[in-house]
Amino acid sequence: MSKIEEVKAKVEAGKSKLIPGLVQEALDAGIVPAEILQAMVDSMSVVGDKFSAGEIFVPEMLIAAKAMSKGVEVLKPLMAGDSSSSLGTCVIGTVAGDLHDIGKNLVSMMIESTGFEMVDLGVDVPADAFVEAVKNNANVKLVACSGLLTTTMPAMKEAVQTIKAAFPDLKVIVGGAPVTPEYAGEIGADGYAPDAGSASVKAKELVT
Ligand code: B1M
Repeated sequence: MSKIEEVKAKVEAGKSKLIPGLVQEALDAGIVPAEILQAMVDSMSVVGDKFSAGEIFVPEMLIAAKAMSKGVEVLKPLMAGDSSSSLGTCVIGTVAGDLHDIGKNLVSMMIESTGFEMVDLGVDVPADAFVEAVKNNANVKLVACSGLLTTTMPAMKEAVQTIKAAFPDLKVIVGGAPVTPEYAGEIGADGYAPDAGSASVKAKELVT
């Protein structure tokens, strides 16, 4: 089994303790961080498919997520870009009722790498908490809302509309698997991105 296949298999199996070492071994073998990250993202898709098929349950999804997060910790310093230029502060969070944070963390990492200071509110963030964070932090130029559940799409709408009502000129970007560009436009967001890489490009575009 190649190193990359090993990383994939162990993320799927939720082997958190083994992942940092395996990711390091993959790096030492010359595999680039983006490829290792993609392998782990692919593992999470497999995990999601197995969950949909009733082959695994919430605890297995949770331990796989934990394993992936351990791998991301190793990659993070290597993926951070040149953030010497400052584009302002970006407040980020996963919307109310939603506990998924891996995608949000990747988006945060990539937006940070383009030159934003990040204020991460975590998961299950009520609309008002985004507004409070904008008030309580200096130089906020962007709010980023993530959501992974179709059931929390109304919470995303509420977040965007509450932020926009309080700060009409502040830019808001949204994303997450159930979000479409059409939905983003419909709820009044200024930007949408399908993945972490394009979120960082869009984030910069929105404030410059
Ligand atoms: Co959940 N879960 N989950 N889950 N989970 C999904 C999302 C699901 C698709 C699985 C499935 O059924 N196949 C499904 C949602 C179905 C739907 O609504 N359409 C689902 C469900 C149903 C649930 C529960 C309801 C299960 C239950 O309890 N019966 C429950 C809900 C809990 C809650 O939130 N209230 C639940 C719970 C969990 C865990 C807690 C166990 C765990 C999350 C742990 C954690 O995040 N710390 C979990 C996991 C791990 C998953 C899957 C397997 C993996 C998610 C993930 O991390 N993917 C997921 C299946 C799947 O995604 N195929 C699933 C990897 C990550 C890198 O991708 O998050 O999509 P993603 O992020 C991408 C893009 O979406 C985008 O960029 C990211 C990186 O490229 N993106 C943005 C994300 N945010 C963005 C913001 C942007 C721009 C782009 O701008 C601001």
